Amino acid sequence: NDKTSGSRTIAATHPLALAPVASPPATVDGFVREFLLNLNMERGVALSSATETDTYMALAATVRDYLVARWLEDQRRQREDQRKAVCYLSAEYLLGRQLDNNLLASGLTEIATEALAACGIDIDTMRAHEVEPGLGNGGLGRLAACFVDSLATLSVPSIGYGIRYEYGIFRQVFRGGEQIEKPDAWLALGSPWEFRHPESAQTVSFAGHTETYDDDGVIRSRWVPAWSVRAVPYNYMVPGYQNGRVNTLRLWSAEATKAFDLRTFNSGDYVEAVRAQTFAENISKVLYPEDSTPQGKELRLQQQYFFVAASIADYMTKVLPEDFDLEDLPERVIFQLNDTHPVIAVPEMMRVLVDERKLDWDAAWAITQKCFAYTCHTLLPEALEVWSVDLLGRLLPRHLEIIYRINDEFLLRVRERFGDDEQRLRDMSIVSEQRAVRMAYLATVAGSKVNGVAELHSQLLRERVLHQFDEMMPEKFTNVTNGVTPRRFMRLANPDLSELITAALGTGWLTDLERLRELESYAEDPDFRAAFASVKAANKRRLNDVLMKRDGFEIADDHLLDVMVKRLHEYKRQTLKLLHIVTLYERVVSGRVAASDLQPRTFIFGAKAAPGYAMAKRVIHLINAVGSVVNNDPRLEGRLKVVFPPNYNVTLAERVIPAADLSEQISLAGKEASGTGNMKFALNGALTIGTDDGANVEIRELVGDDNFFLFGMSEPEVEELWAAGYRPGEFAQADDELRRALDLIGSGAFSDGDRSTFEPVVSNLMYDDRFMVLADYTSYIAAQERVDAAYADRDAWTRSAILNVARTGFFSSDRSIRDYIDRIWHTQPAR
Ligand code: GPQ
Repeated sequence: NDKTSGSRTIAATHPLALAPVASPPATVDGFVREFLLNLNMERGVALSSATETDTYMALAATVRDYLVARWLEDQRRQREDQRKAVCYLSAEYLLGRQLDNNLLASGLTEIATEALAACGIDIDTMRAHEVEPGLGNGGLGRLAACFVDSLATLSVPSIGYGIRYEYGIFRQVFRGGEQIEKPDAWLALGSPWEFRHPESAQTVSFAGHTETYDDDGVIRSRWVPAWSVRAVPYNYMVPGYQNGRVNTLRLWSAEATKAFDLRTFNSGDYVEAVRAQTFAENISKVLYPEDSTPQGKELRLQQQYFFVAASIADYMTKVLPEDFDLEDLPERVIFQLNDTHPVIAVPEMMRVLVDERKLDWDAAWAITQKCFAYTCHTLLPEALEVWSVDLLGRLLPRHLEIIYRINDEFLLRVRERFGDDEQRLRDMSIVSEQRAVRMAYLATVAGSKVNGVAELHSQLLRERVLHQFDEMMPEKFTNVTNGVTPRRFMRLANPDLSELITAALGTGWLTDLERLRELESYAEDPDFRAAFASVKAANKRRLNDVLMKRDGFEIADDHLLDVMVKRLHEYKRQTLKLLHIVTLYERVVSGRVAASDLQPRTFIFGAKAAPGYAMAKRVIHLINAVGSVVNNDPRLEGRLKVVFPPNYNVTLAERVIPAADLSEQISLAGKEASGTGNMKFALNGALTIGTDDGANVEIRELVGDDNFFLFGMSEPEVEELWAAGYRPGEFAQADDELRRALDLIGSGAFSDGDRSTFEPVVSNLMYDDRFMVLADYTSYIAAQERVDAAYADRDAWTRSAILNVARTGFFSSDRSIRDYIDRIWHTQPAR
């Protein structure tokens, strides 16, 4: 077959060109040969003179070679297949390291280990050499990475579209306990995993004006843009877990257009030409380090439109056959919008269908509505993205017109349904009275479905944030509870536990995680409990080795490992965790409790703060300050320790989570949409101390109250307290220990006597406390005392830990993807 589609055809003239080149033989010798070939031919070095970078690059290229044949085959299949595909649109993919995952997926781990050993190379040094691509902030970006893994593992035809940021999430360092941001030059040595395709670049335009014209008697609108950039795709392979499938992740990079360059170069202004190039490249230069708080900056909107316009053009002109009947588009593709970041895709699709493909508006709208679905990831009102009419009109004038028309027609429908209720019309209008476009509303109106990311979250979306939309179109709303990939977060992160599980259950559980249920009976087996406990102990020692080497921190064997790792955000309440630590410290230094009566604990924090989020940065400083006092006060006899390794990322998560005893999930009820760290901890046998928030609710229901430390107000109780008028000071008055802890921080005990350093944190809690830390403090301390008591019976604790693993198989991202297929996409896996 020498025909693909359209103009991309190259006739195959040699018989060998008819089929993709076969993979190298999957043997140790085959691997060695391929590896040396890559080292010599691609790196241009001999094994004897190769640097670590050379061998890492050659190894990665070798693993890639094994996957390519399957990838090409999958691409062919997906082109010929009439099956509906999923285009996942996400501004973030927090991938983590690739080498180990790709080895596992291709079933090559053992062969590669032996082959490298034969070449005198320790594969672990190769693993450690990889810089992780940090193209995301936190949960939302990591979820996208788990989802592409599951899509490939479930053989769902799909493409992930996003941005190839030159700089990912900043590298965090501490200076004097304060966060400093350093650029993350993850591409400095080049990435061995990407394929650049300049010939498949798309042009993405901006600004200018719109005009109408007479198109053979039909008056049409068109956009006359002022400038444009080239979007160059970089393809990444996303292998399914040992199923021979490889999907594509296509990330766009911005470059200057040739036309733009030429014009300026010809005018003789070399400096201007180079400046223009930089200007274009700025678009994909850096990830905005914001999490759950949108930036509202012009460059951010440029990024969003840039990747979405390139992706839609790519899909419509390169993926779809040339003669495709657009009326059938909804049977062919669904674009899943990962939060509001890609929602500008909706007016872009309308523009393409109406202005370029010349469909009439109603037909185009009918198609568009069926081709999009929207996932919301927050409940915080300040996190809902809005763009000012002024900015949109300047940057994307045609899109603004389209949004106005979508809104006009939508408000007509609201009027038809609810009458002339002006208040309701104002409330539901996509364009607010402040002349801001509410992207979540646009997505809700345009999408075939709207989903939240945990049961409670989806319910609150319907009842609160999007209540009036739910009244009007309840059939749109659904839930898909998040999940995490067990390949990365169990098999790779916790090989010893995985082996123990496989020894008990046999293979197959990694792609059928509900099978973990069979472990329930093993929880009653003392031998299994002992084996499980020694896996946990080994994981703690492994973490100790990593942290010793990385930051010089030591993790004591006999300490309870109490872990809070997630972005630093007030709603997540790292300050509540701090108040617990300060309380324990204060009890000892005031002499009310003997140090010897403390359950030894190590508290691990990991958190980045958005660089512009002053309070979050102050809390980071406070964690470090409390740590340096607590860790050095001899009165504690080494029984409490605070460890805050900088630059928490996916790589570190993979070491910390399997070692944890206690998982801190302590957001104010109704604020954490789901959480996904909570799932990773439970699946690795940590017990959760948590509020009834996000997916914690479902975790607790599954593992049972006896295996979960619940505390704090429920969401309705939170609402009630707000309504009654929340006065945090009253809670400080009512709890002696809370007051002492706050006073100690305020007194300068953690800032060399300087009261001003942490005064803003204390007064924020005392007089504002939006996230009701003080209201939940007493209940939290009581729950921590239940933790200590439970940990005293180590065997019973281990039993609970096993039950956590056994009962949380529901949280596989494979199950999430199946739910998306059933409730939203209605796609079928490929054969
Ligand atoms: N989430 Cl809106 C982010 O990581 N970034 C964001 O900008 C928004 C949400 C998180 C959310 O806070 C978590 O509760 C979820 O588990 C996660 O998205 C994935 O849904």
